[in-house]
Amino acid sequence: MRSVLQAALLFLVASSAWAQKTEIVEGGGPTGTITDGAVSFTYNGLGTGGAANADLAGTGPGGDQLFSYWWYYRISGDPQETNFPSPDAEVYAGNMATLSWTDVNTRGFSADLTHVVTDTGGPSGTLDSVLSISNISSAPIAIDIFVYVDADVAGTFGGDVGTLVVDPTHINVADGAEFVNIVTGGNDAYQVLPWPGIRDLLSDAAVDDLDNTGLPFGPDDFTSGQQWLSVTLLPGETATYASNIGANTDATVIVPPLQLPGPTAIPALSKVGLALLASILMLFAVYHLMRRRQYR
Ligand SMILES: [Ca+2]
Ligand SMILES: [Ca+2]
Ligand SMILES: [Ca+2]
Repeated sequence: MRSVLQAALLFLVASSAWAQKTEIVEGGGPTGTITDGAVSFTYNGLGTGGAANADLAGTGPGGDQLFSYWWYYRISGDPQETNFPSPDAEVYAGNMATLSWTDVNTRGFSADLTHVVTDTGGPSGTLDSVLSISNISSAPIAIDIFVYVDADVAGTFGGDVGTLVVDPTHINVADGAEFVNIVTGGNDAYQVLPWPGIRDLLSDAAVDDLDNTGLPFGPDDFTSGQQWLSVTLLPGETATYASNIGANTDATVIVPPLQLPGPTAIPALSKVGLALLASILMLFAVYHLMRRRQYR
């Protein structure tokens, strides 16, 4: 009887080991760490479905509260969403990371992604992220942007309970006394599904729009997506998207969604500005020359 119990126990232990989520790196992707005090944010490369493996550590007793965190896009007419690929350049310095792409998948837009990690004490911490994309082509680009978050609250993928705090911009995920706030600026939609549901929507061969469902959620392995519906960028125009995470603390969006005029609107202004600056410099130079001659 005892051996049967022992065998059953061994089976249970083995089963729980198999159930662990492991970070699979599939070909490059961002790799680096930023820190502030006891809090750190780390990229561990692109994983399954093109989502970056990520850690947000030092924010609570359970340890790392993030499994994946990454961005996807869909240009009007595309047959599916596509993950941002490996960045062309990435800099991790102190508490700030900057990732950049000169021409994302040669689709005619450049991108910059910045992250700032902050130790808010307690322990707790925030991760503020801003994605800027610019149309570098000669034609308008209509583009949807998505951010994918796989939070594993309290360091465990199970037991996470999600609630909608502000529709559709603020989701809270809790496990016992620990929690993660996911806040986005000006997004149009969200969706929550058990892992890897949202990642599958964003990486499968189909067009998917997030449908504002899935909350309240759990307890289960939480994944979320936030979507900014199609924005049309004229050549040279830039759009900015903010996604912030607060682990065991609040999260607020510092940078609101912005659409900035591109260089097409700037030349008229800059030409006037340059002409004025040139005139002032010329007058200044003439004045100095005249004074020098006076003192000779
Ligand atoms: Ca958990
Ligand atoms: Ca899809
Ligand atoms: Ca999760």
